[in-house]
Amino acid sequence: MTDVPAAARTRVVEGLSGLRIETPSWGYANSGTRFKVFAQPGVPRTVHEKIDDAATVHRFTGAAPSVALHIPWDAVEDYGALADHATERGVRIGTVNANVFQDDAYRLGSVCHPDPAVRRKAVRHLLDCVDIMDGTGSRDLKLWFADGTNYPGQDSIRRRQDRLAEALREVRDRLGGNQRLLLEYKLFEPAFYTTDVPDWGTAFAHCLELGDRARVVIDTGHHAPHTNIEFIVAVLLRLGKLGGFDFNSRFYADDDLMAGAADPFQLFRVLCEIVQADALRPDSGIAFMLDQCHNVEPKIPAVIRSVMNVQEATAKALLVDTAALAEAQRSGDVLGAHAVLMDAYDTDVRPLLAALREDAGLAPDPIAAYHRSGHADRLSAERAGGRQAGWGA
Ligand SMILES: [Mn+2]
Repeated sequence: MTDVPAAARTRVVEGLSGLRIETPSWGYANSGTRFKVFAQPGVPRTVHEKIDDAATVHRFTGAAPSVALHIPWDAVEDYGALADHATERGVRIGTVNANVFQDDAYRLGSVCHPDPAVRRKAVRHLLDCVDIMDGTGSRDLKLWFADGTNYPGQDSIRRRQDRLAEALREVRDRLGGNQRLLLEYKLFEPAFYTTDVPDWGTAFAHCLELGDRARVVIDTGHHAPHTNIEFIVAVLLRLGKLGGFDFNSRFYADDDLMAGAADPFQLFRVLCEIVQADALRPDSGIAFMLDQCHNVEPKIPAVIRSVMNVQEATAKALLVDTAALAEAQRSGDVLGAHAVLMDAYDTDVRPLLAALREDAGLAPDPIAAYHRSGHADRLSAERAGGRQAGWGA
């Protein structure tokens, strides 16, 4: 890549070397829509095989060294042994996602449910998830609640917030070491009238009350159309309350498509805010995760592609000439400032990324290398029989 100045190239190399993208165990399992879950050949039957697939993505990308679990989908007896399995495969277990939305008891909600017995059951599960984190060595507990109401008058909006706060406090008090609570928000669905954590403001208010261990996680698919997500990123970074991302793409609602597929420019704008706040570094405490499912496309190459998309957006964000941008902004040069950003975005970073991969001993084109490897055919042959893992929906 000859047209990138040496200093910019160094910035990209250094920035990308710290970028770690966590992949989701459920992204390797069968998934679909509320109409149909489609089975694919070679899909994992167990959480161990999901971890193996995450390890495959890491082997080809060198940038995805951890895999997130979803509990109870990935429940096992011995989490220490599961962590050992991950280590043997060259990855580690990352964020634990607590699932309190697939039990008949949760029809009217989980931690916000009007019945204290149901709330207790839900909180018990969240506390169990912290036990699991102790076993796996995970730092983050990611909480997304399907709680809400469908009809005006169905329940007290305010009382539900009180119940949520009480549950979160109990979970916060159970955390130890470097463990954190990441609170995720989502505009709507499955509830349609009110959602108990619908937006970053509500998530932020709870995290503020909870203190240092609690941060907001931004799922890029969980907003109203045209929401300026990079604005939310900038505000939360400024407040020290951004915990991480669930990257994916959306056209309509919570589509969970591959990150960078629907709007690569938005992904670039989000990563520009991260880079400008020097928050790419692993010690910045921002968790970069994918939260996707692959319903119509083969899963492992789709995850590889998503990791590459995040890397490309990050590389472009690192190419922004920050000195020129600051000067243009200071002098009120609107068009000049915009041009600095667009120059970076319009740069084809693929040759640079290919060269960096080769320097790291990786194939320059991870997708092509994956297809050449015959791995998919091997998985299809090896994973015959048994019951494929799925959503559990
Ligand atoms: Mn998510």
